[in-house]
Amino acid sequence: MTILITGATAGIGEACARIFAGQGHRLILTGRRADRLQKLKEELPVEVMTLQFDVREYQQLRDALASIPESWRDIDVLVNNAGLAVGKDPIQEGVLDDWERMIDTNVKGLLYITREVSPWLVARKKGHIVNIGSVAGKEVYPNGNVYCASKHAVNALSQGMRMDMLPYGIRVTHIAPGLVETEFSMVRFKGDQQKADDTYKNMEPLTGDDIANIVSFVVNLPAHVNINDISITPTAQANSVMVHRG
Ligand code: NDP
Ligand code: 8X3
Repeated sequence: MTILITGATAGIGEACARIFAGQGHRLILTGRRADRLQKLKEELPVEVMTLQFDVREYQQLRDALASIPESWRDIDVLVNNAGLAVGKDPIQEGVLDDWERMIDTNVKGLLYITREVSPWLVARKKGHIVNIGSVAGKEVYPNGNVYCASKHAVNALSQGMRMDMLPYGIRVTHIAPGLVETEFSMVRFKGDQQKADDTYKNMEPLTGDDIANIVSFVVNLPAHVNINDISITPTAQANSVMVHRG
């Protein structure tokens, strides 16, 4: 298969790249950090194409995708993974730039890439779009306001995509993880290691590999089987607000 993964330079996206490479699939990996993309390409034992762009920049994204040669456009799976949280403030103290980064990346970036790639799936009448949402897209938590809204949008868009793709036999899966220890919290807390560590303190979080295994599971099911939606939390997390720290 040919699999395009956005946000493959770290965390869940990188773990997906590694698991799919282990299965022998051909990969198109994207992200902003070119050095990391290059390193992954050198490490992985399969054909890899790397595309460096910011998902918030439509023209940049379009040019990057337009550079994909015809022979690589038979994309079977699009993993819409690139995303982030920035800040965790009450709405009345929210930082506009944080809000814009989340909405532009998690909602508009996901839309931009889907708009460019989905016509290729439609033309072939096959394919699978896997959207990485969050438990934050199902339940809101205090100070999560805009991040939660952006992930609720991913949840809604997944449902909409599934309807629109229905006549073409294209699967759409929404994956909603809880706490996963990646670079996510360092990004959210703008490099504050203590706050990032506190997020996972005295509990065992999920790993990028845990989520990549689920992505691999849904993608490798027979073509007539679609997992619509899947929520995964660490055993120590009941929902968006309840975490048991033992
Ligand atoms: P990481 O910070 O480890 O990885 C995020 C990835 O997204 C990086 O590869 C980064 O690449 C890419 N990315 C971020 N912004 C942009 C951008 N503007 N343009 C292109 N690529 C971008 O976090 P995770 O692996 O944890 O996050 C992956 C997804 O999982 C996100 O959508 C997140 O919301 C979701 N998620 C995470 C959870 C968690 O607890 N960690 C739980 C639930 C969902 P680069 O910086 O090189 O551009
Ligand atoms: C990431 C999980 O709980 O930090 O989507 O929102 S959480």
